[in-house]
Amino acid sequence: MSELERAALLIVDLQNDFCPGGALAVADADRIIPVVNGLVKFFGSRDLPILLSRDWHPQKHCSFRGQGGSWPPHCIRGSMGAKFPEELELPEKYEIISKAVEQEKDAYSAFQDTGLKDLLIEKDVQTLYVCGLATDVCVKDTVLDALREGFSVYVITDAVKGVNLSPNDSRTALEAMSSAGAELIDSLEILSL
Ligand code: VGL
Ligand code: ZN
Repeated sequence: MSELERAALLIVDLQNDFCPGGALAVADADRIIPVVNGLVKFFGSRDLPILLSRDWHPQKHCSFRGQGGSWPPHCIRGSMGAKFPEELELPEKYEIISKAVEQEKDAYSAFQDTGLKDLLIEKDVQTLYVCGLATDVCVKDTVLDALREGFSVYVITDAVKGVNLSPNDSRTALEAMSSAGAELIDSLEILSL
């Protein structure tokens, strides 16, 4: 059986506000875009599902500083900052998972209140290849939830970037995902499958 059988690509929160110039910019986030484009082509050409999660907050979301939260306002639904970057080459077919849409509730994991698990089951997906932003926030929580839900997970290390409020946060997050059962993989390894 191919390692890609029942596999899907999950791109977490690759949105303008998390890229350089955005409201909650992750350093070098734009550098993963060409890598993600290559992965999109690869999964798309094999007719494997591609899913994009997006942070999709109401204007006065509880995670924003003005509301007592810890982040600057970001990814307000419908805004430029919430859009996917122009440079991201979307495939013909994909699914969007909007998360943290409720004013009074934050959600880092793409599985939280989104129906993602049922969608994956419906698409007969067993293995997730995860990339996107941010390694130490939403990628981490998404990967840990995916493992908890019983999916096999590969984290694509050259296609994620972290916020790093503390300098080692990304590394610690990758270690936590790995300890929980995720495989860390380089995109070049996938492209050679
Ligand atoms: C995220 C901070 C706040 C993320 C979302 O997508 O990693 N980070 N909201
Ligand atoms: Zn957010």
